[in-house]
Amino acid sequence: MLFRQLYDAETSTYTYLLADEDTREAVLIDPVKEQVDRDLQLVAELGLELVHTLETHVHADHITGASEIRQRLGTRSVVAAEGGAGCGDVHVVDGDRVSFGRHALLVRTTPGHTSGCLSFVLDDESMVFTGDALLIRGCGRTDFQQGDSHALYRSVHDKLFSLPDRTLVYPGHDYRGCTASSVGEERTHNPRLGGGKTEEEFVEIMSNLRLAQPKKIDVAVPANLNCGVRALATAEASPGGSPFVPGEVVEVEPAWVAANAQSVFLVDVRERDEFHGELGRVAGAVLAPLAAVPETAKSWEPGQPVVTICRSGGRSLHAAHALRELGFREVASMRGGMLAWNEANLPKVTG
Ligand SMILES: N[C@@H](CCC(=O)N[C@@H](CS)C(=O)NCC(=O)O)C(=O)O
Ligand SMILES: [Fe+2]
Repeated sequence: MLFRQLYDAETSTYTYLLADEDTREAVLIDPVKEQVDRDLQLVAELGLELVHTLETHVHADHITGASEIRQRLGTRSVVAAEGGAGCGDVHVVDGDRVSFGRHALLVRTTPGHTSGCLSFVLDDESMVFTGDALLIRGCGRTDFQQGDSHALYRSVHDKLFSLPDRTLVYPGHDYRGCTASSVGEERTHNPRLGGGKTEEEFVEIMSNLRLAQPKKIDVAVPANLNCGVRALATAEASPGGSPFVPGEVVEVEPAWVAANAQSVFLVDVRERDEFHGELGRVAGAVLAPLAAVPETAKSWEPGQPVVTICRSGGRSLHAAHALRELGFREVASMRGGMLAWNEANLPKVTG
């Protein structure tokens, strides 16, 4: 099996690439948005086909690269059924398998750091990817995102310390420069959870950590619940303030589009019959079916803010990413598409 450990220095986050050397099928665990170019270059250079990205949890400290990778390669995003990230393509529960060639990762639910935390055990039990449930000589904090010290103690003891001593532990982060540990090592030496520490002792330790909030938590958690695309609520995106983040794809609510239609370029990426169909269209929107967007966009001014629109918000997100790749700096996709527009009873053009 091919294996690479990748690192994001800004957030001390590990991303893991695993692949079958014969079939070339690969998976990427916990990609970081800022590192997607690096990761996809490596995937291409090694001649791999990325079949899945996997999230150990809804991260609080960085934005996942899952959505961008899905848009660029069509890779399916695997997320926990528990924990609220409804944006994934595959929602897994305890005992599920995620295969790549002859290899597979087995899903173990390990809640406690967040309610939806997962660990992934390689099928030969030589490695476990623990996310933030178990860190090297540490563990994820339990003071936000439905964190629960009692649950984390049980997860680590029942689901991770039950693996063989030799199983290598690959965590979601390390803040001190360590790269891997083993189950035997952590069971003996983990100062919070190992060496015979009781559940009560662990809960006491966790209630006295007094850590500062992750710097990006307010942006990262909502974006990660949406697989890494920032969704901007109408209230935040007031008519005066701009919701656009230069160089990044964001989502805006239909109500924001209605209030700001005059100052943005609206592109409807549905097919012609839908554009003229019963859901109607937004006044002023230009028709450019998704497949034709790259060609049609050559005649558009890349400096202007663009909002893409479709039926339910999927194709428009795809188009928004394509426009970003073409050099458009301010790109948003209308969340929920014309279905949401109609649901909000906003004025439409028909016929
Ligand atoms: N200073 C970091 C905070 C990182 C943080 O709180 N990380 C979480 C994981 S998402 C954690 O559980 N850390 C455990 C620890 O620091 O012991 C930041 O701003 O991002
Ligand atoms: Fe975390």
